[in-house]
Amino acid sequence: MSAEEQMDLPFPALTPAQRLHLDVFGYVVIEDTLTTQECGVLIEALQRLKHDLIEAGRPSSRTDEEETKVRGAGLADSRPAHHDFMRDIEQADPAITAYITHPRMVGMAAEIIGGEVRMVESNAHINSRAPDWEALDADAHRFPFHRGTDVPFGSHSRHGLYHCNFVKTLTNLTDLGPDDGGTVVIAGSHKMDLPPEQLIECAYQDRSLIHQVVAPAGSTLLFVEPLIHATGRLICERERVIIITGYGPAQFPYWGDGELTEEFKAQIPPNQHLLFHGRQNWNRRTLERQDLMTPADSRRFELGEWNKRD
Ligand SMILES: O=C(O)CCC(=O)C(=O)O
Repeated sequence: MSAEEQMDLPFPALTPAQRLHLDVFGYVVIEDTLTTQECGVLIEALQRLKHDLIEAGRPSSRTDEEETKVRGAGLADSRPAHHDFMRDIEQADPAITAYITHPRMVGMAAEIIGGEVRMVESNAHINSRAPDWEALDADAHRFPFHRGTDVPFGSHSRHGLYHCNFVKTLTNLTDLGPDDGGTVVIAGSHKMDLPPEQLIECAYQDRSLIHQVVAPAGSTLLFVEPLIHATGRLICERERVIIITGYGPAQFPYWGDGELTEEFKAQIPPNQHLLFHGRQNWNRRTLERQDLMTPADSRRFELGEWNKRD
């Protein structure tokens, strides 16, 4: 690949302490990846998309009738609910595409994957508390815990550091206090090659194993998908808005249900070709951190215009 086809990405993208946190717990929360103004732009885009999906009759993201979707996006659940999970949002709004292509997000994912990356899925959630939340016992609450890949397949170690082939950047666009339903994770479960049911049962017995994201708007939860995780319990009056990109090695497929339009494809600059199309090749072209203590490339990157990036 020639130099002009590569995105300008920070490397390493994480500070040594952030890298260690991710290794130990399977996740790290990075504050201030987006400014308040950038969060506002993304909230507006996602609320507009949600509105348009409702107007369009709540199309499923999995429908074969592509024309019923809204700018390529659909909903995970077509039934009206207090939790809207929007899928395949990559071409639904330029601001959303700017999030997916944000050099800090791509760089953080690339560092954990250990080489060239592509986008494998893109999602957003807008949720509010359940209508019957008051009647439900907090201690009896069961989170919808899951993991996106298993430990031995998803993980490798190099230079003493943990790497994973399925990584997400999940950014909260609204503030998350303890009652705002921030993502919950079973800390350290990314290294436990045991049946998830057992890990989940143990976490309910010792709740200190369940960590919840509490962070100001514009913070990114960077996590690896062998980590068991779930939507948290939202019990306040505020709405939660989050945006997520899933990244994998460049030779993985895209596994959403979206189909890029010719118009969108024509706008993808050469240095983002890999991010959207991947590369069918055996060589994953590694770029792995050699030393935990290497300082981060701390340049600030803007949400900016997605197809005008260096
Ligand atoms: O809603 C959340 O906070 C969790 C999202 C999630 O489970 C996922 O992206 O796999």
